[in-house]
Amino acid sequence: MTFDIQPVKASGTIYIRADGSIDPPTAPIQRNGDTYTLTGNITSDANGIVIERDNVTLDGAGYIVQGSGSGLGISLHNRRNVTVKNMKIKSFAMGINMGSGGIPISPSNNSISGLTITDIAGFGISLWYGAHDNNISGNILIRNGLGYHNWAIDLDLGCNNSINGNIVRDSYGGISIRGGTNYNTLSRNNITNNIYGGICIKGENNILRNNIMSGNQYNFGVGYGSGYVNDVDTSNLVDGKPIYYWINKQDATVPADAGYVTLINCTRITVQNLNLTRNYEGIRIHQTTNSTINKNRIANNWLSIKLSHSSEITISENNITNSYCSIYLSESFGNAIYHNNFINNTYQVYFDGLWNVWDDGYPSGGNYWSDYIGIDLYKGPWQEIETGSDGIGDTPYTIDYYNKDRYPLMKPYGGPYDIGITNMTLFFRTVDEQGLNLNFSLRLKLVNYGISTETFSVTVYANTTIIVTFTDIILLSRSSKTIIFTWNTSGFAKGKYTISAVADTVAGETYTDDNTYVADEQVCVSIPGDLDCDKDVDLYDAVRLLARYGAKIGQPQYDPNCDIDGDGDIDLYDAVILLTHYGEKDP
Ligand SMILES: [Ca+2]
Ligand SMILES: [Ca+2]
Ligand SMILES: [Ca+2]
Ligand SMILES: [Ca+2]
Repeated sequence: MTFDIQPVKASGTIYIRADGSIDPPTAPIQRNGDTYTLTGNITSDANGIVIERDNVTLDGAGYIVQGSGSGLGISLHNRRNVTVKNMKIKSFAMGINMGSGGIPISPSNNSISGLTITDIAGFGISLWYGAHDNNISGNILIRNGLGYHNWAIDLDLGCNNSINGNIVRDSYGGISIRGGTNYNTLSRNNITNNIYGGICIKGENNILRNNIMSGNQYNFGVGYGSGYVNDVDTSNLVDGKPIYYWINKQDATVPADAGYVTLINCTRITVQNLNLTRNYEGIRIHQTTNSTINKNRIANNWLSIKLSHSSEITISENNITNSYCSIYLSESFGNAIYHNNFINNTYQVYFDGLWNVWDDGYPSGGNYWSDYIGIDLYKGPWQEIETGSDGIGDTPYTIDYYNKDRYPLMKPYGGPYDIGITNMTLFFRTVDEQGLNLNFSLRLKLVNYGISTETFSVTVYANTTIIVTFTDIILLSRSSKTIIFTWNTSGFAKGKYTISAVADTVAGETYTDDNTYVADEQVCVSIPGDLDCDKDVDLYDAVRLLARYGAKIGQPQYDPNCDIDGDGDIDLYDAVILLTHYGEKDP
């Protein structure tokens, strides 16, 4: 007598053959007419279940079909009218494949529902080779496509499929509708936290309703080479905000709650003050004219602004950051693009060479490009005759021969009324409290970036104490001024001081970050000769002076802290001052 204890072993691929038989017959599947019901779990090193017969139902009864990372979970190659429901599919190269090469039969009228499909290296559910009239509903797909960078649900060239009420999360991508895949309906799908995409539609005439995309790197978009007309209404949400997919609209403003904007064949549309993030395109514009894209924050998209077959679009005062490409222009010309801030994008402009305007003339200026490497020593329309900084780079930002931003901005655009402190240099860091070194001085550089003459004050502080206020500074539009000031430290207690300068906010000014400038280094008020500012004059100070002995201002060896009397050289007079105070200590 033996006890036959069955080890857990792979049951291998199971076939439902064209004649309706189950192969192998020992497989844990019970047949009742055209309904096949699992009676146990299935494990396989290759494909899971291959269905070769139409018009059947496979009911998983909650059991699992588990692979080892290769093969198909369920093969529905070219099947028609097959229902698969109520099971788990785990660890295959693909979950369910509904099309195959070679045989030109489109899989159709199949239903996939109530499945939990997890840990699939490639596509979770693929509807290929013109799969049509299939229904994919109420499935949960988790960790699909991470191995091969595939989408959880992928449709290619089919139509009239219904993708409804599915959950896709923690996968590579959610749902992909490839080019030429038209007239499908996607509704109530919940696509979250996928490392690449949410929903991407490249086909046309697809209908999207009540889909929720959130936490995906790129929640929604149409990708490259896409069709254009789809019926996507505002019930579709990206990170909680509605999609505005406008077709044939005129004279309208996109509402402030928009999370994604497409304009197709529109005229006189305003897109303003929106926050558009984490989509394939921040704003997509096709066959549209006479519209304004203004003051939007467009960040972390693949393409921040995509224009195709469009003209007379004014794109201004937008902040465009952290995209793969800031602005993509295809068959689009005569658009005006200025006063935008293009910051930290992999590619700034991708286009086909048609002519567009990239600045608003002088002194209004062009755009801020974070990869611009020019300098600003000259001013004026020619940027080479009149000396003096104007906040505009002296050389154009070149996109191609015909497309140049002639007046690239040296700092992010801050509105029509904007002054700023561009620099503050401290010439002497360590000074004494006895008025011996009166040559501590600072140099402040001020620029008026705005369009009108500004009159304002600048106040300089040592910590919180006002050292000096310069009043009635007058700066013409696009001009600059340098102020040099010497601080008499007598009356100030010994110690370290942080030096800062604050320029008034002028009327209408909104960009005030650059109205305050804090010096990098502190100024030390101490005993004459305390070069390292540690409250004594000792050997360390003497060694420091000797190391720089003989250096004159302008030489690399010159250290202003060692030029105790501030006369421009480090010589015997400085050494004598140090020696006079040698050994002194502050309590
Ligand atoms: Ca300049
Ligand atoms: Ca400012
Ligand atoms: Ca010292
Ligand atoms: Ca000296």
